[in-house]
Amino acid sequence: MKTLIIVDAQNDFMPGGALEVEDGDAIVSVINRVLPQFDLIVATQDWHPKNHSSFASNHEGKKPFEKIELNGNEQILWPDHCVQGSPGAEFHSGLHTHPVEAVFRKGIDPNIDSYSGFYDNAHKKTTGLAGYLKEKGAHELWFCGLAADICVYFTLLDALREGFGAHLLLDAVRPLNATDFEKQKSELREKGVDLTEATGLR
Ligand code: VGL
Ligand code: ZN
Repeated sequence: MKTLIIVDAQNDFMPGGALEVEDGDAIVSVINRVLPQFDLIVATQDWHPKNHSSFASNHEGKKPFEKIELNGNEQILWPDHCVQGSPGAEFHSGLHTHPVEAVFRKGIDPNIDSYSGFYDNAHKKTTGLAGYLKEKGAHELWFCGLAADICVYFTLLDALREGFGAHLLLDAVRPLNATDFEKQKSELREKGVDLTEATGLR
C-alpha cells in the first residue's frame, strides 16, 4: 500500500505567511498531481495554542529565530504561526485535501514543540500516527511538505525509527535553510531514505 504523508502544507509556511518558506507554494501542484497514485494519504497540521512556548512573543525580550533552553531541550523561537483556528493554520487553499483520510495535529501542548508528525520533540508523547499507519497496513511512506529541514526532516527520522520504508519527494518539499537541508539529505540517504522525485513517480 503506497502511503503519502503531507507535512504541514499550511498557509503560514507559504510565501507571505508568518513563517514563510521560499517557494513553498511550488509544492502544491506537484503534490496534487501525484495524489491519485497513492492508496492512503495522510496529512499533518501544525496546530499551536496562542500561548505556545515556541513563540518568541511568549518570551519577554526574545526575538524570532533566537535559541533558548526549554525544559532541558534547545528550542528555536519562532514567529507566531499556525495558531489554532487562524487562517495561517489552514492548508493551502490550492491543495486537494479531499483524498486526505486523516489529519494528525501536533504542537498542541503549550509546553513543548513538535516538529515530527509522530512524536513531540522530547519523544514523550505520540500523535498516534505510527499506530494508525501500522493498523492500516502501511509499510512504505512517501513524504512531502514544509519545511523540508524542520518538520519533514524530523518526521522522516521518526518514520525510520518506527521501521517504515521512507521515500522523500525532493520536488515536493522546500527548506527554510537550504544549507541545513543539503547536510540532512546526505544523512537521510545514509540512514536509508530513498531520495526521489514526485515527477516521474509511478
Ligand atoms: C515547522 C517550525 C516550527 C515546520 C513547524 O512545519 O517545519 N517549523 N513549526
Ligand atoms: Zn510550529
